[in-house]
Amino acid sequence: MAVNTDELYDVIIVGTGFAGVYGLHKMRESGFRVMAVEAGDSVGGCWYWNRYPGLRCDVDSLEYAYAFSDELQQEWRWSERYAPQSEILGYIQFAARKLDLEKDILFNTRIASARFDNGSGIWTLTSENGDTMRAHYVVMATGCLSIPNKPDIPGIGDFEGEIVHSVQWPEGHLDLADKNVAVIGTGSTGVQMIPLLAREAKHLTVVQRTPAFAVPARNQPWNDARIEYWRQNFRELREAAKNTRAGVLHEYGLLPSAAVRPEDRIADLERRWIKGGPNVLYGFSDLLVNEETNNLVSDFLRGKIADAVDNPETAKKLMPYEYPVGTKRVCVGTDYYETYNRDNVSLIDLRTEKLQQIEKDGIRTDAGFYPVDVLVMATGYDAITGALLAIDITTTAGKSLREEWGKGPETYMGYGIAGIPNLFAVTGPGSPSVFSNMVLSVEHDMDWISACIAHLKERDFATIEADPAAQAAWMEHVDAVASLTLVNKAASWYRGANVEGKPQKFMPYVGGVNTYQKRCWEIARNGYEGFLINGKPETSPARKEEMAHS
Ligand code: NA7
Repeated sequence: MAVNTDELYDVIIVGTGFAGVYGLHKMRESGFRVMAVEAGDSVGGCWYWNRYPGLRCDVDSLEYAYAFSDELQQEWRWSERYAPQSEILGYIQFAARKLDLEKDILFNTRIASARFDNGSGIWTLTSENGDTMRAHYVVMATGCLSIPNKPDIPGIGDFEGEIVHSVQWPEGHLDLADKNVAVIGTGSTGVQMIPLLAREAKHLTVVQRTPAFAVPARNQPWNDARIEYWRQNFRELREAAKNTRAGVLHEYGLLPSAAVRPEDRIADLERRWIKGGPNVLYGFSDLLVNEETNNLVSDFLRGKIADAVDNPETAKKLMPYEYPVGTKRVCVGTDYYETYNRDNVSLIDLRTEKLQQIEKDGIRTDAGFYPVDVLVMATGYDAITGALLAIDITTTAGKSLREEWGKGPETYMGYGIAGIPNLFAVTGPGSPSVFSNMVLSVEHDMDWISACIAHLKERDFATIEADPAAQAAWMEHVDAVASLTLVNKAASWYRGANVEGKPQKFMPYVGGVNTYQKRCWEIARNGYEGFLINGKPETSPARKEEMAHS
């Protein structure tokens, strides 16, 4: 079978990153007529679009991998603890080839709008080129981090050098030798690329609005014994990960800091710091709910900045004070702070130095002028909702989803949106989303969504949509859980605070991957409680067309 846009599909999946690739396989295995549509010319999602220097995942590669297939598990070998982008992209492409998925993917096609016809119960998706495709169900595997955030910085239009957004890094080598380069942004992207750009550029100027907490990756090649252990035990290990709050097998400390002797607290933080990666965040059970614990860990990390940076003034500028650690994404990097010891690196700290404007050949602040030939925007994404809202989706009442979510997104369990039948979001707002190991979560979500569609098809139901009351109650719960923690104390992209004009609302569910997934299956066992399910009128055009196919 190949994609045939004249056909009425059971399911169309939008996007072929980790989620879409697995979803296509899963739904095909479930016996559905399914196709996927992809804007790029390859599978890979964010790992296809992003290719800036230094890009790696900040979850161990052995965990940031599919667990549904023995074959994939046995045949793929991850080289390092934190896999580079090219390897992750290669892995997703390998999975798609192995599962023979590409024939059911329409590449180079970006969906612009989605309309549900109440009468026929059929979705029509229309691409930017005007191509259409139809299905009973739509699964939005559009990703949480794919729409670039391009802030309108004063004077940026006057800049005559090259502007590169991290998401649109040119293919091939970008020659930076003999160039004055500036990077705006010090989130994960900035932290990963700054050390590499500094080694290449004549001079690197970093523009920092809010400092990040960065921890050392201590990346290293995997040894054979470790690989073999995962190959032998991956199912049990994945089950164990599902029972954690982050969906990752961190070494979770079970005690709040107050229950640990003061001398043991620091010793444990030191041990975790040496282990590398985000381990240092998981020592105490109350990091995100108790300010004292948070201050303890924040102070520890600020001390590490002071140790790494030679110039105390620069070190001070790099220290975050304005938010509790963990409430903005903690960055995992290599030699990030040490890079500021180089003679060819300058830091513009926008807390102490005011940006006046970007000029044709540089950046002017109230403290001086910094010449720039290449301006790198590491300014992040319109996260979690950006890709979904980039598609013009309308509710059955004729309202656009953009309008509906004008005060922030509302979903039931992250999957369902009231007033929008037969459309499922994957790792949507109101689910653990980016507070989880995304590969584990997308596998889970696709399993749940295909079980739900199978349930509807077996019972001949026509539509499913979130009950507005259940949706409101779930979102209230999502907010309530967030309010028990410190997460609202940061102007983070988790809250939409990085994008001008975006409603500010904490979007991920922070009650834990384990709690969330248990609740999802309980809902399924209870006949999809909280969803409104309608029968299929025998005479509806969709029913007639379907019967003609069967
Ligand atoms: P992030 O984490 O959103 O970081 C973007 C950075 O850009 C951050 O330091 C922002 O400062 C800064 N920024 C954004 N807009 C501006 C303007 N207008 N002026 C100056 N600085 C600005 O995106 P990343 O790409 O680094 O990482 C996103 C996720 O991808 C990451 O967490 C991983 O999960 C993978 P701010 O902190 O908002 O003050």
